[in-house]
Amino acid sequence: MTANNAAHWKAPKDTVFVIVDPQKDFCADGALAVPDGEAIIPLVNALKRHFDQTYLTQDWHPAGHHSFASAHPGKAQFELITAPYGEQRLWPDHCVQGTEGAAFHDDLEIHPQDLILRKGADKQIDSYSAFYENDRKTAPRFDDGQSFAEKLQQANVKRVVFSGLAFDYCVGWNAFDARNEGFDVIVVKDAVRSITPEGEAEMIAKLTAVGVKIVNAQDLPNLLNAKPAPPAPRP
Ligand code: VGL
Ligand code: ZN
Repeated sequence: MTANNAAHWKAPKDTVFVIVDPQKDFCADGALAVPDGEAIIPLVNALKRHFDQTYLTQDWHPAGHHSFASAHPGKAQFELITAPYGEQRLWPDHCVQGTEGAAFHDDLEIHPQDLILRKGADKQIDSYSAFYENDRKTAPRFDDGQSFAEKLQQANVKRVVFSGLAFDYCVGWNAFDARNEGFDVIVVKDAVRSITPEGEAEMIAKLTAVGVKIVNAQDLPNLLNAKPAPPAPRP
């Protein structure tokens, strides 16, 4: 693709865009602020215009959620505990259902055709991924009862492109699960941010080992074999 038409390209129909947890609590001044988290929003908005279908995931915890350190007297934030389903990190209270912190970032462009999948709503089980909760068994559901994998399969999706927050937790686990569900998976490196550099390095190793591609946005059109196209109409 030449510099001339690089701004205008269209992802193939079998390829969807996912924005993981682009919520206020993961941005500056949020309850679980990811360093530089809000910096992804302009790029995410720009990328979104190249895809016919975008999915947003939304961390959506009830007050007193099991993943909150405040629910475990004597335990500290960011400590690891053993939950009935395995290891669980404890977080500051964040993304409590209906609060301002759980809302999407104000600058994020959301369109009526975007599909939203909420996760982490079970008080006893955390859910980094929108495919499987942290018990690695139960799946968050859309309002119509379908799981993320079912929804994508039904739409004949072959490839999933991920952006969002945080790479070392929710973006990474979503990408890992999508790959294991058989999709071709790409993470846009400049459209994600991590909570820690160590977490980021670990997640890159975990994902590349299963064949997830991690690329910068400028390499996306070629990788997707995208077609030059006029700018997508803005609804
Ligand atoms: C996330 C920790 C706890 C994330 C959500 O979106 O990466 N991380 N809840
Ligand atoms: Zn959470």
